[in-house]
Amino acid sequence: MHRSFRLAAMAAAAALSLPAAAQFAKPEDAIKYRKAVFTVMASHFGRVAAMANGRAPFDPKVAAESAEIAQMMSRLPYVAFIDGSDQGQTAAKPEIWKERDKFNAAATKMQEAMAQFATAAKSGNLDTIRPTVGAVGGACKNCHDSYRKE
Ligand code: ASC
Repeated sequence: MHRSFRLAAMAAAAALSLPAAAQFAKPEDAIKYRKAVFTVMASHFGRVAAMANGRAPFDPKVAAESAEIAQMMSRLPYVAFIDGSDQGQTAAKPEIWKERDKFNAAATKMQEAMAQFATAAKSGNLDTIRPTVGAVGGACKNCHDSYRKE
């Protein structure tokens, strides 16, 4: 293989495996990590949702930045649902580990909705952003209904 191609391939592989690079010494660390990610995601999504709902003034720059951060966060939590992390300080239901494919599908739907939201948020147009906020909110709720304890 040509050297420069091999280097590029290695760099691409490293970039793709970035979220999976999170390593957890114990289940408690994985729980803390995913809670932190969801907290940041909810904070930045909520900031734009408040604009979309008219509860906060629309600031296009803040909306675009917040949506980008929320979308980035959406990629991170799922590597942290490791074996054994159904026990401890978590609202995650054991069903996650029993229906992994269904859980992953719900996660993917949320991530796709987040990607559309982040794209829409770059438009600077609240009417363009609003429906994508609704789609993300629906995807959050869908997963919580099945996989988060009350
Ligand atoms: C939010 C947030 C969630 C979702 C969910 C939508 O802003 O923090 O978890 O929206 O409430 O139903």
